[in-house]
Amino acid sequence: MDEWFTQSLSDSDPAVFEAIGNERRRQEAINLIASESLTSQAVREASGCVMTNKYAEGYPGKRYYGGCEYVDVVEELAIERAKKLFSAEHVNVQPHSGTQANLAVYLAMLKPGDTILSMELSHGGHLSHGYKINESGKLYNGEFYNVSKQTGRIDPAEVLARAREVEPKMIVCGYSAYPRKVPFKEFREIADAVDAYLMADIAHIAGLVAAGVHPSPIDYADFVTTTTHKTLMGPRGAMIMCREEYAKDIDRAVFPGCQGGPFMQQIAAKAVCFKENLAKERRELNQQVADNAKALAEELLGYDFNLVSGGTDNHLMLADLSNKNITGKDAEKALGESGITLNKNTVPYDTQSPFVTSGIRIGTPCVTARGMKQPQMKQIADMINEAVTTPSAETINKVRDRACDLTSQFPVYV
Ligand code: DSN
Repeated sequence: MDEWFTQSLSDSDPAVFEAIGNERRRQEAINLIASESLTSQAVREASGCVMTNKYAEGYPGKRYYGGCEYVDVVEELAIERAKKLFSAEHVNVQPHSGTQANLAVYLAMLKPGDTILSMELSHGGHLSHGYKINESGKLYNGEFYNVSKQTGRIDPAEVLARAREVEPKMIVCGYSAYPRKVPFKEFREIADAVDAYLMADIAHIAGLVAAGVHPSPIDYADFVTTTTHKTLMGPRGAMIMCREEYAKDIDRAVFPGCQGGPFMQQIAAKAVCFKENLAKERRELNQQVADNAKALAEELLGYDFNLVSGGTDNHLMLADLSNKNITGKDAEKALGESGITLNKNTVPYDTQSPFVTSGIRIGTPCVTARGMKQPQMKQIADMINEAVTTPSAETINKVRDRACDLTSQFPVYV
C-alpha cells in the first residue's frame, strides 16, 4: 500500500490540516447561530470512520452490493433508535440533508404542479418548502402563509383561510426562524379541512421535541422530516419519519428516487446521536437550551431589544433592530468582530433586502452544549447590547476581551 494511505493529515495535506485547526479555534468564539450545534467525540469518530468506503444502495437486508453486513447493523440501530426517540412508525435515515428529505417527501406524494402551502421565507420558512429558486418551487407550486403582523405568531385561522384559497396538496409546518411553539394539532385540522397532507419539518426543534421540551408532531403530521445536526447535535444529515402506510413510498422516493448510495459513516454517526438523545442527560441539556434562550430573551428585552413575538418558547429568538439604528448585516459584522457569531435575518414584514435585513437570529444550542447557563446568558446579552448599540472600534475591542474571557472558561474541545 502506498505510504499516503497511512499518513496523518498533517503530513499528507498541511493546507487542509491548517484550515481545520483554524476552524477548530474559530469555534471557540461565542456561537449563537441557531441552526448549529456541537457534536460529541463519539459522533465525530463514527462520522470519520471506514464506513465512508462502503457502497450500500438499498436498505438493510436488501442491498445492491455485497459486504453490507456491518453497515446493515448501524442502519438498523439508527432506525430502531430514531423510532424509539420520536415514537415513529417508520423511519428512513438515508437523506443526506434536510432539503433532500423534504424533496423526497414531495416526490413520494405529489405530482409536478401540485400546490405546497408553507410559511413565507422572510417570515421564517425555508427554501425547500416550495420557494421558487429551489427545486421544490420549480416542480411544484409554492404558496405561502405569514405570521400575524400584530403578534408575530402563526394565526391558524389565517392559515386556514389561505389553505381554502390555494387548495394545497401538501401543507408544511416547521421553520428556520420561528421562536414560538408550532401548533401541530391546529395544522392537522387545517390539513383535514382542505384534504391535504401535512408535513412537519422539525429540523430546528428536533432535539427539543425528543427531550419533551417542545410538543411532538408525530401524532398529527403524515410526514416528519428533520436534519440531525441542529438541536439533535448529531452529524450533518437528515431523516424522514412517517406512518407505516407511507413507508414504501417514502423509501422508494429516497432511493432510488432522489439519492444513490447512502453515506454509511453518517448513518453510523446518526445512530450514535440518537442513542445520546435517548439519555436523560441530553434531555436535560435540551431543556437548558430552551431555558437559556428564555433567559437571554428576557435580558435583551431589558435592553429594549424588540424580539419578534415578544420572546421565545424554543432555542432561538429573532431581534428586530429597527429601533437600534443598525441593520442586521452591520450588527452581524460588529458582533462577529466582537467574538460573537450569529446571522443576520429577515424579520416578518421586513423592509430591508434579505442581504441587509432588519434583524438578527440568536440561538442557544452551542453555548449550552459547552456548559453555559443563565448567568452567562446575562453576560452575553450585555455584550450584544454593547456591540449593537455602540459598534465603535473601542467598544468592539472591549467586548471581544470579555467574550474571550467568557469562552476561555467554557472550552469547546478540551
Ligand atoms: N435551516 C437553515 C438555517 O436555519 O440556518 C439552513 O438551511
